[in-house]
Amino acid sequence: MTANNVYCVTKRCFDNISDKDRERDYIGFATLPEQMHRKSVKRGFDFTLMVVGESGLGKSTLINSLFLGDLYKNRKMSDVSGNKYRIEKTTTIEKKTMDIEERGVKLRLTVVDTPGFGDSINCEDSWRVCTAYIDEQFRQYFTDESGLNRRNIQDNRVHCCLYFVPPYGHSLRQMDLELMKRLHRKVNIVVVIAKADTLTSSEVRKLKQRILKDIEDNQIQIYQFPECDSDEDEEFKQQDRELKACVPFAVVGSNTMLEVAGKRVRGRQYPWGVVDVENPRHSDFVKLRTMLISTHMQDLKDVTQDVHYENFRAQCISQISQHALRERGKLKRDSMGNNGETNITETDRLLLQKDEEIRRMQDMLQQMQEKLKASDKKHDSIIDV
Ligand SMILES: Nc1nc2c(ncn2[C@@H]2O[C@H](COP(=O)(O)OP(=O)(O)OP(=O)(O)O)[C@@H](O)[C@H]2O)c(=O)[nH]1
Ligand SMILES: [Mg+2]
Repeated sequence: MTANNVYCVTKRCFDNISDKDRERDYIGFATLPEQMHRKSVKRGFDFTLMVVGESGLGKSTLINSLFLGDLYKNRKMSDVSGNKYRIEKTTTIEKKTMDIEERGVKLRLTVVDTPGFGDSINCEDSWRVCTAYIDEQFRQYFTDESGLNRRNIQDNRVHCCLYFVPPYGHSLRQMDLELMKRLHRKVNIVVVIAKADTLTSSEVRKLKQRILKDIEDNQIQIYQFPECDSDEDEEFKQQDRELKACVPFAVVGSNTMLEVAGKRVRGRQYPWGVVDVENPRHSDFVKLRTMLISTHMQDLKDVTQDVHYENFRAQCISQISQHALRERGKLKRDSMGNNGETNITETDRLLLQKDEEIRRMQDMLQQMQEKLKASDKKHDSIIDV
C-alpha cells in the first residue's frame, strides 16, 4: 500500500466518524471493521468446492448448472480453463478455477469434480482419490504457512464437499456411510439428493428424514449451519430457517436452456412438462446456491480453518515431534558406551564427526601434495638428462 493509499483509507475512515463521536473521548478503533473490510476486499477471496458421489448422479451437470453456465453473464469473469459444456463421464479429478468479480469484490472460485464411484467392484480407489486430494491441499497449505513467504499463500483447501446421494434408495447405503466417515473430519459435508426430479414431493420429504436419521445414528458430522444472530432482521431469520429445513438439499441439474412462457430457463424437458431448475417449487437448487455463494461461504471457510485444518495441523505437528524424538533417541543410543553409560553428549558427537571429516580432508590434501612433489621430481630428472 502506498503512502497515498494509506492516507486515503485513513481519511475515509476518519470521515465516517460522526461529529458526536469526535466531541466524545474518541480513540479511533471503531474504524477497525472498515479497515479489515478494505484489506480483505483488496486481498480477494478463495473458495473451493468439491463434488463426491456415485457415478452418473449428475455431479458434473450440477457444477455446470451452479457456476459454469451463463450464471455470471452480467459480471466480469475470466476464461474458465478446461470448461466444457458437453458433460462426459468424469474419469480423473478435474479442477476448474474462475475469477469472478462482483461490485469490486474478487472471488477465486475453484470447483473440483471427482470421478464417480460405483463402477469398480472395489470403490476404495475412488474414495482414496478424494481424501488424498483434500489431504494434499492441507499439506500444501501447511508447508506454505511454515515457509518464508507466508503473506501470499493461495488457499486451495477444500471448503465444502457436496456429497451426492441417489434418489432411488431408501436412505444412505453402507458405502455412503463409509465414505462420509472418511470425509467428515476433513471437510464440511453438505448432503444433496441427486436428480430430485425423479421423486414426488412426499418421497423427497421422507427420503430427507431417513437420511438425517442415518446421519445421526451413525454419528456423522455433516456441516452444521451456525445459529442465526438474534439481532438479525426477521426476513433474514426466516431465510435462515427455510435453509436449515431444506437439508439435505434435493437438487436438479441441467445444461439446457429452454423457452418457457417467453422466458429462458435452465431446465429439463419431459413429455409432460418442464422442470425448471431454479424454481423453488421444483428443487432446492437456488437455496443451495444461495447458501454456497452468498450466505454461508465465509462460515464454511471459517470451519475449514478452525476445525478441519486445525485437526490436520495438530496431527502434523505431533508426527513431526514424534519423529524428532525418535531421531534424538537414536542419536543418544549411538552415543552410549557398551556399559550403558553416556560417554559423550550429542554436541560432542557432532563435533567429533566434523573433526573426523576435517582429518580425512587433510589426509587427502597431503596425499595430493606428495603425488605432486613426486611428479615434479620425475619432471626435473627428465630435464636434467
Ligand atoms: N433426471 C435427471 N437427470 C440428470 C440430472 N442431472 C444430470 N442428469 C443426467 O444424468 C446423467 C449423468 O450426469 P453427469 O453429470 O455426467 O453425472 P456424474 O455424476 O458427473 O457422473 P460421473 O462423471 O460418471 O461421476 C446425464 O445424462 C445427465 O443429463 C438431474 O438433476 N435429473
Ligand atoms: Mg462427472
